[in-house]
Amino acid sequence: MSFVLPHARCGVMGILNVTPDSFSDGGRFVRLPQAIAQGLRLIEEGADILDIGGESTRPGAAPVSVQEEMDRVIPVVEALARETGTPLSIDTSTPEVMRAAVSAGAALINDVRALRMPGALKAAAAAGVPICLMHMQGEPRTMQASPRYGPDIVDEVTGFLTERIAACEAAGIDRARLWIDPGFGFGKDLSHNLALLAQLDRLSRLGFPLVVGLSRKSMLGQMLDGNDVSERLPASLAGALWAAAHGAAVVRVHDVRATAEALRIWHAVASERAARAGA
Ligand code: PT1
Repeated sequence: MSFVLPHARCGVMGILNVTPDSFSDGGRFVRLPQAIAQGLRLIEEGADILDIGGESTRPGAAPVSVQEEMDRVIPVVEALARETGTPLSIDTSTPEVMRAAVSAGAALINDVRALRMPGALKAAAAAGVPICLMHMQGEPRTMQASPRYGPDIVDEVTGFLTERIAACEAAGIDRARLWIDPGFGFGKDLSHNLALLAQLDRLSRLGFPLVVGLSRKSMLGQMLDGNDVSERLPASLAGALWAAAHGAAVVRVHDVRATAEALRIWHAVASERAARAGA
């Protein structure tokens, strides 16, 4: 199963965490009926894609077992695939979960480890769906301890993604199936995240659909003198608009309705400007 991006405007990927320790939903959606209800709510709010994840990858999070991850996400993918036509993305690094989720109807694989787990390239190749390759330095549990980059972080992230794209092609995955993501907050301090965000257009020029996840992240809190995660909606909207204006094809967000509305305004003005430039 595959789908076409809404390329005329930036798409909204709604976050559906099925984790008991998720950093901003407080594990409220662990149970199946709640997870399904939350997914349907995000679709009603205007999500173009739902990203379903059973492993928390925020800073400090510990890995989960394959069985635990399966038990969390597969019933949710099955139910939402049955009940909606909205494309579902599976946020996983685990080959078994990729296979089961795509069989259950997932239309995209979103892997924060960019298919570096043993067997992941093979599973993703066989799945036949688009794949989002994300940059991360280190592993979630320890990645924020001492992130280090050379003078040009965009070059380094681009080099990593280019290497993963080559690995995908060597595994038989057509590059037309690949999306990319610089991985905000994944082994990056504030200066690293800001340097990437300020030069997002360099990544969008690589020619792959660009995914950006800034929603409620600590980098926004740091820029607002340490505000609480519950107070980060305005900052998240500013980040989503910046990303859309600088080439993001998709923004990954918690607050779908607010983000979709902000993007509609931005897009209406951007379209008017483009029409005038063309006239
Ligand atoms: C992301 C992303 C993701 N983020 C993609 N998938 C998370 N493609 C999970 C913090 O600093 O950006 N892109 N899957 C969530 N990860 C984090 C990272 C959550 C950092 C919070 C922080 O607060």
